[in-house]
Amino acid sequence: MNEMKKKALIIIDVQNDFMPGGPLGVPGGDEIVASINKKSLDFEHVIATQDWHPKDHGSFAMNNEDSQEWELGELGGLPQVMWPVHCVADSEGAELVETLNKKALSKIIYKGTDPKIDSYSGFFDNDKKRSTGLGDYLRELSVMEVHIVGVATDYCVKFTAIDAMELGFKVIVHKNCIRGVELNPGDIEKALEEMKAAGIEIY
Ligand code: VGL
Ligand code: ZN
Repeated sequence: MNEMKKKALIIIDVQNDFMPGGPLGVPGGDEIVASINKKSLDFEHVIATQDWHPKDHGSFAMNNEDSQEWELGELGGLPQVMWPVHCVADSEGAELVETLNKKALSKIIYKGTDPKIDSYSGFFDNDKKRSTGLGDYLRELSVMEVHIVGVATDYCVKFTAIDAMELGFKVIVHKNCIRGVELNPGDIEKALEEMKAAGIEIY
């Protein structure tokens, strides 16, 4: 018998602070929302992640002495970009964007809640010690294949996709439904290449 492969859509961090004009605005981030809404209609399981930081989060430049925004620093022994304050839990900036179709969502995963470690991936903290529960959630639903959209290509989209591969899912990233920060020229292209090299399908 031909068994249907169960699939899920994972929408990464489509939040106000990541939209153009926001403190961590991703160029073109607002352009992908309509395509994401359209795509979500093809999925039974649609999961959104939200970057959800306490005010004292260690990834914020203002919480680190002698740190400048957008520069590389360190957090918990790992290299860490020092970000502007963004996606503070329960703030308006942390809300999913108004135009995203929330009725399609079956689950929300919050990440980055521990002040001592960042969490780019929707599955694990950056040190891989703590899981968000997303992997177990998908397994319980017998999902085998995950489709990933959202922001940012060179951070949370990339790390989520690579972790999903490592967890054994088939992973597809939809190029017309992602946008990147491009802190350094070439970062987006490099992220796409890294994902391809990890076996992730991009189209
Ligand atoms: C993200 C930087 C800091 C992302 C989150 O969603 O890609 N980037 N926090
Ligand atoms: Zn963040």
